[in-house]
Amino acid sequence: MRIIYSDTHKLHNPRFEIYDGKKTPMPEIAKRAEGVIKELALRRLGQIQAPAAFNISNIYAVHSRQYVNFLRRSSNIDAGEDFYPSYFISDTYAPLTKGTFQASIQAVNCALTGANCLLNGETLVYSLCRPPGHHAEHSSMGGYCYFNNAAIAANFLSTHGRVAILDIDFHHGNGTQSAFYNRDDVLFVSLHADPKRRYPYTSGFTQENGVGQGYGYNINFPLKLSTSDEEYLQILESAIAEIRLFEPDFLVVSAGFDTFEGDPIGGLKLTLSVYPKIAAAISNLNCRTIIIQEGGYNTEQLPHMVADFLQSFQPG
Ligand code: OKP
Ligand code: ZN
Repeated sequence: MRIIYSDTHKLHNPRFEIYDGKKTPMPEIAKRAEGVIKELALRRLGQIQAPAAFNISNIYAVHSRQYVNFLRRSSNIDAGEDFYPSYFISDTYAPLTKGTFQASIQAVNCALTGANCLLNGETLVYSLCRPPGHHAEHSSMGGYCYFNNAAIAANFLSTHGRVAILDIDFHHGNGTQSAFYNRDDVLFVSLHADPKRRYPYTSGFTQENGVGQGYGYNINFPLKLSTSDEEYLQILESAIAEIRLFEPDFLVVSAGFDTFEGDPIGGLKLTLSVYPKIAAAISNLNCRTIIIQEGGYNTEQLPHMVADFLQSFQPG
């Protein structure tokens, strides 16, 4: 397995998020990725490789030029503290710091480098992207996300074959869903907490099935907050069955570990022992796979969850 990582993510270091009008400590911190890469190196899970640079046109395929330019310009402002723009933002969970643009570009490069490895015959790649991406939409940042790493990688791969995206983060990947909502060549399947109860609140419902040509190629599995390991694995099998029917050439996994019962901001009733089982179930698809890091905020357990997950993933 290849592992793609760059420590440029450290340049993105917001101190707080605004929750209910109050500044609260930011859970999406550099320590998350630092802990993960350390554990993967310790376990010798694969060759760790720095990302290559890719053309900006890969980003323009998913995000508007106006938005990309706005992010470039505004994250260069050194306001002395975290800065919340008034435009191109969909909630109060995407602060800008001086290095946000640079870090976000490198996260995209990690995803694209991983995707490119699949084109070069690699069967399994893990891209340790930070900041995460699945809430970033065509023209907006939100939910700790700036560029949609998974959507950009999936779109890149879609010129070489059929792509399925499986999003297992606790939160619905609204950005990824909307990027492919009208397309039948990229399937989006997501398991996430019931959006009636949890962020992002306005998307992730069962009746969102896609539009036009894309109708039938968007499948949401909202979960009750009390979902247990067994219940989760059972619903995951239905999601995997949908992916199998689609017969993808490539699988993109938006891997969030905030479904863990001990997660400080997410948390279903999932225990640490479920992650190897989730990995084993997904790898049964026997498909060239890129795993892209999304959420997971229990900084103490995250390295173990990711490493256990990757260790149980049998390359397709
Ligand atoms: C990003 B990803 C709690 C409110 C947090 C934003 C959640 C963003 C999650 N203080 N709401 O999907 O893990
Ligand atoms: Zn999440």
